[in-house]
Amino acid sequence: MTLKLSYNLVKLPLLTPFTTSFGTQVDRVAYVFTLESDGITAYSESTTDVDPFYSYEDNITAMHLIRDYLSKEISDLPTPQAFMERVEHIKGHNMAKATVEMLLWDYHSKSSGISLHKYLGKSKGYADVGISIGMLEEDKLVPTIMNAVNKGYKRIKLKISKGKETKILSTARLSFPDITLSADANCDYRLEDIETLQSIDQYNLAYLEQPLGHDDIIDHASLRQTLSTPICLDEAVTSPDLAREAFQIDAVDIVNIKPGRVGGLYNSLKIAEIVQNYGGHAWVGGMLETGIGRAFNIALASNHLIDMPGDTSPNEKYFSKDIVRNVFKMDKGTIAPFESPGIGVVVDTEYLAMMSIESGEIPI
Ligand code: OSB
Ligand code: MG
Repeated sequence: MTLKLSYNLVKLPLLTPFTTSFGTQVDRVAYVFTLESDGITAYSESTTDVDPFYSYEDNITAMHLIRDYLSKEISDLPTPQAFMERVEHIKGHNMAKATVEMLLWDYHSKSSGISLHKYLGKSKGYADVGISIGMLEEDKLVPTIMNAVNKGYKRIKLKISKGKETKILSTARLSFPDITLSADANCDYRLEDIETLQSIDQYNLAYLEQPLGHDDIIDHASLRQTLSTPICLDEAVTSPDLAREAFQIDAVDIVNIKPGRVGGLYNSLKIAEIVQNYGGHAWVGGMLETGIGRAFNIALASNHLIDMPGDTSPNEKYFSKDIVRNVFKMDKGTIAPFESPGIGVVVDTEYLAMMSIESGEIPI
């Protein structure tokens, strides 16, 4: 069996800069991995960014982990679960682990001839879709929401930050009193900001996402007791154990599951099960992925355990031209996962090469 692992570092300009409480992203700079064996070509994308702002991992730490540790564990093409057991002694670095784990999911579902969404278990056959809108200049907020509502998105999520929440949410609610609205603070508040956070209750949000520290669940539990708005955790849930603990201490109502953050699809499904067992709700988040990462997210979001609209916009929201030839289309707020084996994307290898700022091979 011959095995070849190669990578491309692609840089794709975003159609609109994406501003969160931790910064503004103007392009997506992502490692794309290709695994070739026995006539099968599998892909994955690291959800890391250039900067360690969403989490401590970045593109360089991910490449270090993949090159120096994780790639050494895949020469026999283990199942995703077996791979995760093998790398359990490596602490953290979930995004790096997820990149390799997802490469194995794509490989094994392709070698079985089954589409990934079916290979993952019971699929609904579609994903409910919401949109994540970054912070914008004041005059752009209402038209941007209007455009998203007209496109049929099932939930509108607005990025907020400390001091800007009132303006953003009051403007949105005044123009759109009835839409399903949520807000994502990306860890910008502390428990001391409780009065500001309580004032958010008046906007009747579906949930408030990750208001407090990236590694906190204790303060979230305190905060949750004083709010009527449900709490959704993103950054803070990095493992199935932490998901269970967050529910055990009543810190959370809803979990934004990102395969990268939690170490891959195996852990994502485990978390979705835990969430359901505790009576919570789960949806699939995004990291502005290219069509490759997006296909994994949409396959996961189609699973029956996922019961809320995710941040899984079609490719056209992000890029004027993606590195895949088949793009997702949204119809009445839903997207159907691809039905061909694995993630089902047809990579535009020429455009991938053209947009690469670096590429190479990793010896296995
Ligand atoms: O917190 O969900 C987040 C993007 C980058 C980093 C963090 C987040 C996001 C998003 C965008 O909200 C989701 C997407 O459209 O891919
Ligand atoms: Mg978030």
